[in-house]
Amino acid sequence: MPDNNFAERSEEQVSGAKVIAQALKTQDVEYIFGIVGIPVTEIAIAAQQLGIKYIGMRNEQAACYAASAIGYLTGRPLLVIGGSSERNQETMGAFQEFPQVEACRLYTKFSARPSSIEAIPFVIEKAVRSSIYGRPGACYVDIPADFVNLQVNVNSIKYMERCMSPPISMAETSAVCTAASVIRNAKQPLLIIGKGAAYAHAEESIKKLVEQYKLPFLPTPMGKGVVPDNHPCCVGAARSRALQFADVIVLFGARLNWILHFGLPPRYQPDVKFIQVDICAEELGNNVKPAVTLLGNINAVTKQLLEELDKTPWQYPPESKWWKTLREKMKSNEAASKELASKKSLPMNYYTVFYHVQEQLPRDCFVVSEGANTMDIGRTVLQNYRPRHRLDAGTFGTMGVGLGFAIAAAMVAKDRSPGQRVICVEGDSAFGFSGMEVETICRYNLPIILLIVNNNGIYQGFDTDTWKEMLKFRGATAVVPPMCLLPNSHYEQVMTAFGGKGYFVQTPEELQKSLRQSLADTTKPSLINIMIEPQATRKAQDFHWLTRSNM
Ligand SMILES: Cc1ncc(C[n+]2csc(CCOP(=O)(O)OP(=O)(O)O)c2C)c(N)n1
Ligand SMILES: [Mg+2]
Repeated sequence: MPDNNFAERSEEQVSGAKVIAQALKTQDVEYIFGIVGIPVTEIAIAAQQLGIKYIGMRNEQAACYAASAIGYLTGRPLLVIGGSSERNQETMGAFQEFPQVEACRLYTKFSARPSSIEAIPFVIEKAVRSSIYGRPGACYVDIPADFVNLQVNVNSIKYMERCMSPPISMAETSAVCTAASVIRNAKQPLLIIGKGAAYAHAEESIKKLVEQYKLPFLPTPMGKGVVPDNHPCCVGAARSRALQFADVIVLFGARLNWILHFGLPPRYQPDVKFIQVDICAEELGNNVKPAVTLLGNINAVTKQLLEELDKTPWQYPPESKWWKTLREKMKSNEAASKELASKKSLPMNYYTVFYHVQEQLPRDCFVVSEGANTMDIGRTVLQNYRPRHRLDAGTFGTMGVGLGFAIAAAMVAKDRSPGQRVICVEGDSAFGFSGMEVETICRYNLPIILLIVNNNGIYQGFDTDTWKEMLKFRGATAVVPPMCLLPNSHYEQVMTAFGGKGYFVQTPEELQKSLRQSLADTTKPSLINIMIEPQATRKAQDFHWLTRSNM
């Protein structure tokens, strides 16, 4: 809030930049990720002066990815603030003139340009509130260039109070009763724990539900860790089997989108009963007709369910045929992965790499990942033990998110639990999308270990010899398969270029050693470039659509 003495002197002027910074501060904005240019620089400086942490990125996309991860990790907003051209040049072809407010409207929950400097605090409060109430999402605030340095009388600015935390909504009592009875009568129940459950901090109540009633559960990619992956009720290793034969599925903040095969046969029983728990009403009934819908805050609704189920003593029998089937399938799947992991042939395959990484992964670390095979296989082997500690390309499968996510996680780690590490597992192609953020990582000396799983390409590549042979033919653009990247690229040199530690590894022993050294060295970020068999793939899948994310 503005200093009272300062405010009393009516001739006192304040710049638009300072008003923006103060409005953000008042709304508890803790981090700004950005790139400055004239005149946006003034806003970043004003924010720093108020104690907001400013992280200068190398690309706006990466800055947005980082800010979105901060929103997910801290529960506070993703606000995009864009500088736009001066108002008095609008429609004249001003420098960088573009209809930004209209362009953002499609993709945000709220998109607006304040009509005056005096309106800035109001618009920022509304943007912050819209971004965190209901299903969270990004909001856009447009700042014309002439606002930034314009001076106004301090007394004309009224700051809004910090918006209240989102109100907690609960499901209808009758729906909770029905849901409890459907769960009690299930023969082959399954809980699916989604990112929404993680965002709602529902870990305690969901763990209680799992443990008290001995229910099998499956996490979605970012639902991993809400209940630890090594929990005896986790059936992640029998995912296909669990989805295919469950007769009752409770979805906690998980959408029935492509990741969950739309909830449709043949991946599910045609008569499977879905119980959807979600904060977003528009999500309920998508693709399937649910048996019960529980609209509300996932943590609150889970507590309602617990209370209802508690009324009559009941437990899903741990010796049921369903549990036996799931356990057997998990065993055989785990054995198949282990066999691949233990292969001694060089170059290494994905499973060997992840097996060794998993062995040294600190329990409390953040795991960030992107790539196709790299992300999909890594997700099955690398375990999460804490909620909100896995960030990956998820629903959109957008390559390029990894380094921004890792930077955000590292900021949270640094500020809230010093000593905690971020392990960022990148495909070689995925890394290329935001590779220059390594400089950002080094500039702020962030506790990040980057692992590049390098197969010389997108899904697959060629070895050096094949590559040379191929180039003997005609021009490269005519013959080089579109998935190929330059073989044997020394990505670790991107890290050493900025003062971090770089490793180039080709064997399990080199991988183990470099991991040990990177984890032991808390003074610098590191990058381990792990060469694998360029034609390595994932183990045979029961269903071709399991590899959908490769598209
Ligand atoms: C922004 C964006 N561009 C392109 C794609 C298409 N795509 C899917 S996965 C992928 C990269 C996969 O290669 P890599 O990261 O090396 O992982 P690998 O499968 O080789 O382990 C690409 C480019 C995408 N998902 N997102
Ligand atoms: Mg690759």
